[in-house]
Amino acid sequence: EAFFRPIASAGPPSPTKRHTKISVIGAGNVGMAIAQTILTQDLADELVLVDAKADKLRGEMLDLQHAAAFLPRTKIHASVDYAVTVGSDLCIVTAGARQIPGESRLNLLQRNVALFRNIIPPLAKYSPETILLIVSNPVDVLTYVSWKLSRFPSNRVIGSGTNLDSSRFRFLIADHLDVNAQDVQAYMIGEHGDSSVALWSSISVGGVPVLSFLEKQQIRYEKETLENIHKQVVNSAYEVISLKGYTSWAIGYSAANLARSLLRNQRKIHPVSVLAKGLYGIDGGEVFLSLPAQLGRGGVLGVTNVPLTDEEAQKLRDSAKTILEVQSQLGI
Ligand code: 6V0
Repeated sequence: EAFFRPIASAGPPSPTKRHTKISVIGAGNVGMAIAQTILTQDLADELVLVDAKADKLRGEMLDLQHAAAFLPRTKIHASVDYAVTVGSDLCIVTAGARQIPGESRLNLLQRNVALFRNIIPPLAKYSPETILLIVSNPVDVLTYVSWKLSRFPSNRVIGSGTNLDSSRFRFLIADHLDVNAQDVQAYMIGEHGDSSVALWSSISVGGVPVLSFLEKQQIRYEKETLENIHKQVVNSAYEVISLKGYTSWAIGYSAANLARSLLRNQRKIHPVSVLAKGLYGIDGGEVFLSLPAQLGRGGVLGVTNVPLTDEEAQKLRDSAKTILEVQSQLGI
């Protein structure tokens, strides 16, 4: 006898609410923080984990499944076989060699490109319509590598880029001004990490442009403080890694936030790594770096035409040049 006496079938799937499937590749610190944030925020009907280490993967899957009584209902699977990702709406790639304390992100590259040759083609094969969200570092170059390896249109290949740097930036500005970080509009763009560009001229709090406010009030222009905030943002990852060995919670929220905008078609603007060729005078080749981009169900819907000072635009082009030089050595 059935456990439930059936009264009605669940009926056909709602035409307005689709079944949503997210795959997270790499069940390390970052992948698991992303997975758990996705679960607590009820972003998927199905969550898939893939990793190369079968035991660790199964352990992580069981540990998450055991929280089912406290979470919105999400079917969780895990496998070392990419067939499990079939039909994903979003694939978030965090697999990679871990950044060793003091190691620059660019040094990680060769190790990670080799991994990506085994990861991206099967993802594209099993989910030809998926959006790829790349998190592994160096994220801008690996987003380019993923675009090439997947042969997807560029609107469906996104790097988490400076979304995290920008939230660190907003936290530090909010802390400095003693306001809520959600009221701080501030963007870091360009390369995720060392050569990121802070857009000081467009920072606003509650709609008030911060720089001109400080100038109008004749509050001493705190150039040094601002420069220190930027330095702190750039050092953030290195500091956390040297203290706890890896970063996880903030990137978990950052990636889940991107997943929400993409899958729920929020049309929200996020600084993420997108194909930037032809924008802001970047003309040296195909390069992904972060610009404020509008995200929705189709992936990257557009890029905001944010006014840059000459200095900011030059820094952006310098980042592009650095990334292109690295890419030219990859043979992709
Ligand atoms: P981790 O804890 O070492 O996890 C990496 C995982 O990848 C491990 O579980 C590996 O077993 C797995 N893996 C390795 N090779 C494969 C493969 N071929 N297929 C499937 N899985 C594989 O590292 P952690 O989770 O701390 O970091 C992951 C990546 O995220 C690194 O490249 C970080 O530099 C990067 N980050 C990017 C951030 C961003 O803002 N873009 C932020 C934080 C970390």
